[in-house]
Amino acid sequence: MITRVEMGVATGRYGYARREGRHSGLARVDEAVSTAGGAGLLAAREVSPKVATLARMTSVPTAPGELGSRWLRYSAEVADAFTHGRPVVALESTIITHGMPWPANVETARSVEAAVRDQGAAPATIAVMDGSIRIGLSDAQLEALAQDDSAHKLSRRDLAVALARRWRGGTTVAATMLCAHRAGVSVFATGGIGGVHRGGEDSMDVSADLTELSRTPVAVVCAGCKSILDIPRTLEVLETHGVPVVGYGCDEVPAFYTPHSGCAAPMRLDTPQEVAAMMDAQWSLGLRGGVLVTNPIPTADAMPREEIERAIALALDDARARGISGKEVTPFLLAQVVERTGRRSLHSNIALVHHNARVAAAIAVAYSAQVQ
Ligand code: PSU
Ligand code: MN
Repeated sequence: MITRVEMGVATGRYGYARREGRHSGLARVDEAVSTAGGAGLLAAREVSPKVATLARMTSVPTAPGELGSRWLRYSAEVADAFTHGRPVVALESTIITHGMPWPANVETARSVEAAVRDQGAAPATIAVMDGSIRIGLSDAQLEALAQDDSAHKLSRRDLAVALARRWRGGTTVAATMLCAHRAGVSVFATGGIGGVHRGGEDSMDVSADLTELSRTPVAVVCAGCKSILDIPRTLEVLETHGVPVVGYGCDEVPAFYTPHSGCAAPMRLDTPQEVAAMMDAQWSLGLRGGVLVTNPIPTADAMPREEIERAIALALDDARARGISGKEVTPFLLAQVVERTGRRSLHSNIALVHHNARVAAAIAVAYSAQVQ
């Protein structure tokens, strides 16, 4: 398999292929992108008489070389966006496999992709299927994932076993950030992130999403976190790890179903250009971590605070009574909240994901202009 093609070759031209770092023959470059620094995504066909294989690889300057590229597969739409230098927005898939019931999950995933396209960016829903990390899914793949009751929930620690064992799974915010970064995608939209669970000071149940934000340079657009979590402690952990938490057009960190958490936003930015400039400053300074952009749910779609707090309190009691622990906690609480609000919370959840996707796409467009 080709592991590297010399940089600087244009689409449709020939370049020298390298196998395990050594020149191995001529390659025809079918797709190439230029990113800052002249590296990018390539799909190349080796035309040496002996071998004819098709390989895709990434070599994006912000990623650690070609690390992980053999596990990545790009959808045609995402590959095309890279080829033409169009912005890409990553989307997570645990929200599909463990965050929403069928068929709201697939309908939302589709309409969120459409919202990204409407803003002039390409959606890359990330998941693990057939032994590969998928950067962008076809509609058939999206539907198969949404319908699969046995799909795994994959965070950072689960990625290697999922690939090795060819599991199918939805990626959490942590795993999606990591895969997006490997693929050269800098902006990612989701609903809510994981954080410090209530009682986390005893249970030590702190989502790997927070650690990932501390180490992986991707901007994550979310509506804050649900108050199934301890929001003040979540913000403390993010501060400890040096993660900038931006209130996007707001002075208070939003609490997912409602625009208010009672916690002041550490900083406020009001436009996609301001966020893009900050991302550029953060990463060009060599700060490797992520940026968390918290985007409040539109007031028309918000839930009454007392109603949602009641549902959450009951869900938490139930989780405790049943002894739910580990990775099951978040999916259990999410499902309980939907059920206990007579699905009214599902409407809010869908609306805020759309809103985040639109803002993320606008930021991706602005960032793309910023770094060119
Ligand atoms: N919060 C939500 N919806 C979700 C999740 C969290 O409001 O779908 C999912 C995300 O994929 C997030 C994950 O990354 O749950 C966090 O799980 P845990 O708390 O086990 O780290
Ligand atoms: Mn946990």
